[in-house]
Amino acid sequence: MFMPIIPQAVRTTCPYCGVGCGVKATPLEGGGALIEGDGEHAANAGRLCVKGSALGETLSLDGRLLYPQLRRDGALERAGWDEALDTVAAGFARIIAEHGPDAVALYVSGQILTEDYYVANKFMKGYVGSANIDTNSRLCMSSAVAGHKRAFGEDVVPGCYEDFELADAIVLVGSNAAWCHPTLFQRIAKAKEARPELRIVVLDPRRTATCELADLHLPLKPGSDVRLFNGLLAYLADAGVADRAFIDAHTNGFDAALEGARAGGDVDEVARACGVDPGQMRAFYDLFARTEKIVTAFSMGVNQSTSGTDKVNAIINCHLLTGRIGKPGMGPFSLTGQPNAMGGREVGGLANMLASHLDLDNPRHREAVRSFWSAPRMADQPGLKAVDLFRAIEAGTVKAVWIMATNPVVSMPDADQVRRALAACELVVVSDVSAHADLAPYAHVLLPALAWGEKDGTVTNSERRISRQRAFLPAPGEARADWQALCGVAGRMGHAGFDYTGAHEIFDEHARLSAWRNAEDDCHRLFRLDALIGMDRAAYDALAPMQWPVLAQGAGTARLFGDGRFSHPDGKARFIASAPRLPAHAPGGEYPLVLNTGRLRDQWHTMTRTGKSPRLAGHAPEPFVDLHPHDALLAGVREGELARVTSRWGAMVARVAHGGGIARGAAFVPIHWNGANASDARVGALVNPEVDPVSGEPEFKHTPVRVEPFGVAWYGFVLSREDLDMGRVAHWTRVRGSGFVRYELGGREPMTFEAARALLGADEDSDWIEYQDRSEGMLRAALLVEGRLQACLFVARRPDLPARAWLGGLFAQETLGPRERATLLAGHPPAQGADPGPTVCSCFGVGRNTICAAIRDKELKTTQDVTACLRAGGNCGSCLPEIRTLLLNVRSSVAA
Ligand SMILES: Nc1nc2c(c(=O)[nH]1)N[C@H]1C(S)=C(S)[C@@H](COP(=O)(O)OP(=O)(O)OC[C@H]3O[C@@H](n4cnc5c(=O)[nH]c(N)nc54)[C@H](O)[C@@H]3O)O[C@H]1N2
Ligand SMILES: Nc1nc2c(c(=O)[nH]1)N[C@H]1C(S)=C(S)[C@@H](COP(=O)(O)OP(=O)(O)OC[C@H]3O[C@@H](n4cnc5c(=O)[nH]c(N)nc54)[C@H](O)[C@@H]3O)O[C@H]1N2
Ligand code: SF4
Ligand SMILES: [Mo]
Repeated sequence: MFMPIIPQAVRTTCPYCGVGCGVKATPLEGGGALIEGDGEHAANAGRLCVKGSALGETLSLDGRLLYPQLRRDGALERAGWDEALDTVAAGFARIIAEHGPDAVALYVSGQILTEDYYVANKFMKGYVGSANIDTNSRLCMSSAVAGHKRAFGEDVVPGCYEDFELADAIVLVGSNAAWCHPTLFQRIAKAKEARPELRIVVLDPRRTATCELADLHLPLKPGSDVRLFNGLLAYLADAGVADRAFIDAHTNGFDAALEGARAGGDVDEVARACGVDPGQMRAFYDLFARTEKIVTAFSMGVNQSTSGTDKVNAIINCHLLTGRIGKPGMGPFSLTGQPNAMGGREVGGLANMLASHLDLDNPRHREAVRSFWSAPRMADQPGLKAVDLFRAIEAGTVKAVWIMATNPVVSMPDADQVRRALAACELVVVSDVSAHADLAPYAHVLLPALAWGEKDGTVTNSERRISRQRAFLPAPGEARADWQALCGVAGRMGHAGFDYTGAHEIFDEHARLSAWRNAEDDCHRLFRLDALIGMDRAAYDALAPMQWPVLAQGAGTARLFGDGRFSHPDGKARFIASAPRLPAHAPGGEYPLVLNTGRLRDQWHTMTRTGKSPRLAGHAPEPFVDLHPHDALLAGVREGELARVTSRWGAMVARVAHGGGIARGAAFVPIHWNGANASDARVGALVNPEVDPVSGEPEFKHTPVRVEPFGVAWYGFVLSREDLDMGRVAHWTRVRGSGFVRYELGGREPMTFEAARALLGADEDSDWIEYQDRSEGMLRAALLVEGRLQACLFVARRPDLPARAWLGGLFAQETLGPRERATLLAGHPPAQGADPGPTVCSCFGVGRNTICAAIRDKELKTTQDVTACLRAGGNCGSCLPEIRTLLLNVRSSVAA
């Protein structure tokens, strides 16, 4: 009898944000996998956001790094693993012998697994003998880490996601959770639907999609959070809601913090300093005072600042004063960015930390780790933090760097400095899944890593929940797990202790270290995995998601500090007094605007993975600079045109947009475009490299810039079945559509038919259609191959060009019919349908104009109406906040 093989769904964890959603992946016969939310995972209960839902579209081997490569005579060439690892080991060993262990460094990432991270940290801090291992978490979570350690004595997030549902008020500070932590945001939205009295406050200089759910949005001045929370602390004390018993029994430093906070003046003064309406400020303070169950969740608007650590502590102070911490429905909550931001901290992956929540600057702690590892050469002082590390590389004091799972040429501040540093470095080793154009030019050794779906290990999410990432695809080419590459080098350098046979053995060692000397007072920490010690491969493979500390079999810990015991030696928490400081560089003169940078809903970081998904490309197909219309007028730029944005550190080009959420004096640019998908759009090149004095985290949200026209003779776009060389066009950006690549262009050289042919790769004999209207500066052309559309180009003097959607759809056709051929260069179908507009719902490809028209014509009132009518919003729900805005806008314009 024929028995169909039904592929088993593999339970794993999403590789993107720190929410850490459970995913069920079912491998498909022709490659790829069917992706669903895991209904049994506590983080998401089956929900996935648009990025998670599109994971299946990112699994192809296109653009993957599949074999080790070595640079020989200037060019990268394929090599074997042995040769590549020999080269790395010999290079590191030689440089260490000649210049000491601090002449080498690792720069790793919150996107490697805990097991990879553990090995990287052990190798550097216990065997190389240097703490020169830092990570992109320096750019992300380090202020939260430093704030937690100052307040609690240990880097601990006290609460859990359920607290958001149990709270009566949620304050989101510097967080665009609607786009960056979408399934958690949906949980909040659902809780509010069930209990409309749940209050939501957003503190963000921008009006973001997250504000759609807010009862109150305070558009505070960038960088003024400390002032605002100090003001709150004083207000709470005056309102009589201080929990004296808690303060006396469980905290230190209250009086000094309160005195410092009072120096900020009364509510009106604070409101003025923060640029917030005093009535709204009072409303927020009052809400905070009278709401026992309140969660203050914070993200990059807090951490990425030269006063980031103080911002974190100013928030925590308010929870300590009220004793609202570690109990259901209340507490400060650091939203983590990357999938394994937390795991990296557990293994001590930052340059100023030791493994397992022990401290590098504590000799007893160093001795504990040394004895556990039998380490031959323990680091005994902090290593270089990211910004200093790349400076030391440029200066030549660090001569070898191994970069793993991060793209610093795009994501570091002063990113052109990183290019200079890598160009000057003797030995650059890059471990990545993607053969990307940003780092490859600088690499001497490229090591192919296993990607999500191929690798095995654990990650920890924002609520301390450890979940397994499991492989469901075979290892492609010669890719290997990052820990294997690290162990290969460590072994070749003569180090014992790196002969693991699988990720489970590394996890076991990590779990044992968490219990090591933990009973001794001066090594005590809350981070413990006692009940996970001794798992064999099968037990590790079956590991269910669990929140640390894990002290008893099968039981994690949802909340910490509820008993008032903290991790400082005296068991008490600390209030931290801090005076507000202005951001490092003030706008004015040549650079009148403040540049704020952040994320878009449908892209992940430098786009090496989400950039592969056509579904994710429609929402924001090119980089933009979002400005207030008044500032655009002053700068002489118009919406839709190209502008150059310049700071003291660098420059980029982007499309001018008026999203409506930006205050006067500010500009916002998304972080995602890298050197491979745009000619000149790495916003990191502009960002000032100033860092927080405690955490070393850069001030990504505040750089003075100027905006000016980027003059072009024409605007245009190309859709093409294959990648083209746009090198000669003044400005270009690229995204991937379904079956085609889309380039947006701005040109300075006159566009002629000859130039068009050269650009699209047509010759004399090609099947070619062209049209020109000189008076309008219009040129259009299309190349067909065997009746199939191969590429088309549309050019105009102004950025008024046909919609790309219908043209993009033609690439799905095997041949063009005569009618389509005839109207191809009109840019729209013979019977012109309405232009759907920019994509709002990526899952079903529904555009803004379509949604607005339906709201107007069919009198839709709720998001449910829109979903029922157009399907939009009916799958992952990531677009619901935007649909809510459209409902509001259209209905108010109809009413007016
Ligand atoms: N779609 C998507 N989701 C992601 C990511 C992604 O790349 N794409 N990346 C993940 C990662 S690693 C991270 S770290 C998180 C980041 O998640 P978020 O921190 O939510 O995202 P950002 O857009 O970086 O910034 C948040 C907000 O801070 C505001 N802000 C700027 N300055 C200030 C200020 O002085 N005070 C206050 N209160 N707010 C300010 C900005 O206007 C912005 O709206 O997202 C994660 N999730
Ligand atoms: N201007 C500005 N800059 C920022 C920020 C900002 O808000 N504004 N935010 C900062 C923050 S919070 C963060 S987290 C960073 C993120 O910045 P990056 O870490 O630079 O961003 P990614 O594009 O995620 O880089 C991850 C790289 O790892 C590769 N990769 C994926 N999986 C694996 C794997 O398993 N093994 C290996 N070896 N490689 C893998 C990917 O192909 C990619 O090249 O950006 C920071 N930079
Ligand atoms: S919210 Fe989205 S990106 Fe974040 S873990 Fe869940 S599915 Fe992945
Ligand atoms: Mo991040």
